[in-house]
Amino acid sequence: MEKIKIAVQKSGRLSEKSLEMLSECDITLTQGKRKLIAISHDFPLEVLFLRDDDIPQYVSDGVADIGIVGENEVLEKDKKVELVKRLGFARCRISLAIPQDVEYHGPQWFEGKRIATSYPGILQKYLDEQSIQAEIEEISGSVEIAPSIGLADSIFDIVSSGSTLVSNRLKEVEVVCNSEAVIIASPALSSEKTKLLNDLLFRIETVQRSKGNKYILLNAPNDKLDKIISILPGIKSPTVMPLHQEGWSSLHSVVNEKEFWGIVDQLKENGAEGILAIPIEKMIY
Ligand code: PRT
Ligand code: ZN
Repeated sequence: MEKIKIAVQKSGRLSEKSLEMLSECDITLTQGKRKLIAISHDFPLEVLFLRDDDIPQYVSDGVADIGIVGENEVLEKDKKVELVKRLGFARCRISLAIPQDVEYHGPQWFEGKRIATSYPGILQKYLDEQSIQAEIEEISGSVEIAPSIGLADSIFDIVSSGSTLVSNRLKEVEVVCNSEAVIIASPALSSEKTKLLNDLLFRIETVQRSKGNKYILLNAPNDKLDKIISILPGIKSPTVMPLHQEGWSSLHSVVNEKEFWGIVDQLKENGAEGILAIPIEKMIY
């Protein structure tokens, strides 16, 4: 049987979450002897551990069928790959930043300036769109120190909390794009591998959906049931079961995390008691 090959970052900010996601999909891995490859015995899948920079290339070449990588690397490398799923972790933005004490009135500030970055492709595209001529200094790491050592006037780099900028006395002045971990796929997948990719995406979506919801149980007096049922959403409608104590029922339902506290307040106001909320592992409609 054919296996789908997935490229995952070997070590870095994406590694742990990528493997955690596979594990939540009930895909367990056996580490290969060389530790560059791992296989799964419960899903036809093989994991290739690579540097994140190389993942778009490997996927476009078909060495890996799919990959988990930051959207920033996909944009930068500009290879022939399809973005098939946003994963919602490793969120960050790629921004232009300048020294804190410099006055700034808009992107034209960068005209004729030197900008240090590890993302020359994304930056050049932005500069072209803004009709700005600037000099790009491509460096592979510690971009944030470039202005203080006189290598550049400004930087274009990944920002998450912003603390790296602050500790280097820089300020973020333009957010050029946002990024998160994504799944990319080779454009020429066989039909068998496309089927495996769809099975994997189905599992991921099932897990993502369940993470946003809670299973809720509560007791309610029967004379308040209609009102309480109207508050509870549920997949179809809530389950209602009689309690041993006469005149009371137990209700079970599913509530979205975003609405959770609002619904709990309304339930309490309407006489619900003994409210329990339980995490859901899998949710399939
Ligand atoms: O070795 P390999 O090449 O595989 O890894 P890497 O060192 O190139 O990448 P890694 O592991 O640092 O990051 C992998 C991906 O995580 C990136 O491509 C982004 O998609 C995403 N990501 C999310 C981040 C950050 N947040 C992040 N904060 N990548 C880097 N940073 C760095 C940033 O470069 C800067 O130095 O963190 C600093 C800024 O963080 P704050 O919180 O101080 O603003
Ligand atoms: Zn990298």
